[in-house]
Formats: sequence, structure tokens, C-alpha cells
Amino acid sequence: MERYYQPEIECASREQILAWQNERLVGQVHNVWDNVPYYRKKMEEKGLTPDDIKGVEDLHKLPFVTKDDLREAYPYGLVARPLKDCVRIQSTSGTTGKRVVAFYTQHDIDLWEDCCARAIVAAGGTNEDVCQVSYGYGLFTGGPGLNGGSHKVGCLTIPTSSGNTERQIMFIRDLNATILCCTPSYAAYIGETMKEMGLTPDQIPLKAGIFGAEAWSEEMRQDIQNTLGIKAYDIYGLTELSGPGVSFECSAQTGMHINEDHFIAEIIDPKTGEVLPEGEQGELVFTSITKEAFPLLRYRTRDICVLSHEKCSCGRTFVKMCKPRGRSDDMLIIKGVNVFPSQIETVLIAQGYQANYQLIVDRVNNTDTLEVMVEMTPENFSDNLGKINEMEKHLVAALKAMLGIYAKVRLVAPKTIARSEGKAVRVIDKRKI
Ligand code: DLL
Repeated sequence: MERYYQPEIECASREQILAWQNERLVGQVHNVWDNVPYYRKKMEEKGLTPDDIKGVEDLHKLPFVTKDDLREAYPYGLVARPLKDCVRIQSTSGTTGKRVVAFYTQHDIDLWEDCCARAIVAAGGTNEDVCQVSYGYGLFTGGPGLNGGSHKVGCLTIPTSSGNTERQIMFIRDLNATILCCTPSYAAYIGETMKEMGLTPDQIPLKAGIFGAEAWSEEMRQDIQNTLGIKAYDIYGLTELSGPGVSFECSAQTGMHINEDHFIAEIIDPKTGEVLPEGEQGELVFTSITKEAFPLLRYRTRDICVLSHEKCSCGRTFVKMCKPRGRSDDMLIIKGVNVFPSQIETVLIAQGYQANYQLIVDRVNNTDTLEVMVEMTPENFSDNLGKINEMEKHLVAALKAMLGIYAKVRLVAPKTIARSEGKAVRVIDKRKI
């Protein structure tokens, strides 16, 4: 039987959801107009006043907010409450330029934790569960968000944070952890380490995993489910909007329900900014309608996605987003062809490899080159050069069929590529453009 954390909200009628969105959007627009000069200026530049926004149907009139806007406004430029009312900051994991700093009131944290609690309950969690949170704690939102959600559900929470994999496994076994929260690449690494320790899925008490913060393919889901003997659920979010829990997967495991009582989603054409009809692929844009300290109107995520209003077997009525197909800024353009790392991952796993790979992009004599470095698995490992050659050729053909371009394949021994305890580094782009 499907369980909900807040059934009256998660299964509300579409009319009710729209009514909440209309009312909250109008309130939020007044809020930023009154309290954030940055927004007022952007709206004035478009000739808008708050009276022009009467509901969701007027959303498209508002200007977008981009990551560059957040950097420009760093650190306080978009804060809509006096700092004395704010109780926390979190920050993005970005490595270049200024970090984005997001602010929270206690109310914001409460609603964020509710969103994470919805995800845990959708994955089958109850107060009988032991929930191990192996996302990083600190500025990264993964640990604090799922920790708060786990408390709200009443799970016995183990805040291990990431790292020290053998200790993670010890706690899972000794304290009977039933739910694991971490990045999918770390889940795969924990699974691999368990296997090496001679543990089989039935010796592991876990029943569910809540994995997100990076792109992962359906094939990787199957792999993790088999190694850990669990159901693996996807969870999506970004620091700018709160953190994990903007959307979450239910028992159907066919996309993530967006918490539409807090976030309005749109799909736009990333080139023209035009809103696209349902079912079309484009860039995901969010408006946070309940955030107090750090509200964002029409924030461009750069994540490429499709939305669907199809009825879901779980009974929730929130719109679903597919797994993000990549980021518009992660998308590699190789010899003019768009390539997403997730497409390569799909091919590798379908061919019997695991998600231990790296893509090395370079430019030689003005021509782009793509090299896929992938580990052999303990099962298909060979040290016979002829055999390796043959395996590489096979992968080159499979990749060509998927991508339409030639990618050099280099098979390496198991455990050659560094494992990740947080978000995996998949792409090394050496091109100087
Ligand atoms: O990654 C928040 C989070 C923590 C989500 C734990 C889920 C679990 P940021 O570090 O700000 O926040 O990165 C946000 O990560 O725009 C996506 O590109 C990517 N991302 C997040 N979740 C998923 C997912 C956290 N389930 C950026 N699938 C987003 C694919 C994801 N990409």
C-alpha cells in the first residue's frame, strides 16, 4: 500500500494545486518587489509591476534568473528577509567562480525537511526504519536535507556523512540500516566494497536507497538494486531552491514528482527562452513560491528534462519530471554532435560494464576527440591483449551506434579510476576554446 507523508497535499486535486500556486505566486511577486531591489529593477526593466502577475498564467512575463545573477548578487543581493530572521546558509558544490550562497529562515528549513520526508515515505520509510545518511554534511545540502527529513519521518537516523566506506558498511550491518541516502556513484562504490568483503545482498539489511545529486542511468539503477538487494529511488534538487527534495520518486519509479505546492516548474527552449508545451524536452525552470529568505523567480537550472502530467499509479497528483538527461552546460559538443555522459553510461552498462568510467575530451589538429576510459569488471577482466582489443572494438561499435560519432575506448583494470564519495567526476575536457 502506498504511503504518503502529507496525503492531503501530495494527492490534492489539480484545481487545488493550481489555486495554491496562483495565490502563492502573487504573494511571492509582491514579496520580492517590496524586499529585493534586484528583482524590482529586473521587473521594471521589463515594464512590469506586481499587478501584472495575477496567477500562473502570467508567470511567463517575468524575467529569468540565472546562476550569473546569483553570482552578481553574492552574497546578500537576493535575500528577502532581514538577516536576523535567517538561521542557516548552504552553498553549492561549484568549483569555479564565486559560490552560490542560499539563505534559510526556520520556516524555510521546516518546509525543506517536509519535502525530504515526503521522499523518504515515498520510498517506504516509516518510524520503524533506520536511515543512514551518507551524503556529505556541511555546506552541501544532501546531508542536512535528508537528515532533517529522516527526523520528521521518525526514522532512527545515522548521520555518517560520506567517506570511510568500511565504517559505513559496519554501521549498516550492526545497526540494521534499512534506508541508505547517498549519491548513486557512492551507492555503487559501497555495493562494490560489500561484494569484495564477500557479502551477498541477503546479508545486508537495506531495503531502499534514496539516491540523487547527480545524473544516473536506468541501467545504473538496476545495477545498484541488484548489488545491494534494494529498491533504488531517485531524488532531485538544487541548493538554490533549498536542496534535495524539489522532486522525488514514488513506487512507480518512472520519474520524480515535483513538490508543486512549493515549486512551479516550466520547460523552456534554452536558446529562445520560450515556454515549451508539455512533453517536449528543454531546460527546467523553477519558481519557489513559499521560500521566505531566498525566493527565486523563474530560475534557470540548466538541467535538460521533460515534464509529464500522466496519471501516476501511486496516487500522487504532482507533475512528474523525467531523470534529468544532462545539463545544458555538461552537454559535450564533440565534432558538432551533442553528447551527454548519461548516454555513454547507458551503453557501457548494457554491454556488461559498470559505471566506472571517465570521458576525456581533447582537440587534436583542430578536430575534437573523445576517449572513453572504462574499467573492466572482475567478471570480464582479461590481461590478454588480443581479447582486450576485441572488447574495445565491440564497445567502439556500440558507442558509435548510440552517439553517431567515433569514440576511442581504453579498457583499464578494475579499480583504476578513482571512486567518488560524493558527486562523481565523469568528464575531463582538455580543449582550450
Ligand atoms: O545536488 C542537491 C541534492 C542533494 C539533490 C542530494 C539530491 C540529493 P547542488 O549541489 O546545488 O544540489 O546541485 C544541483 O545537481 O541542478 C542537477 O544538475 C544535479 N542533480 C541533482 N539531483 C539530481 C538527480 C544538490 N537526481 C544540480 N539526477 C542540479 C540528476 C541531479 N541530476
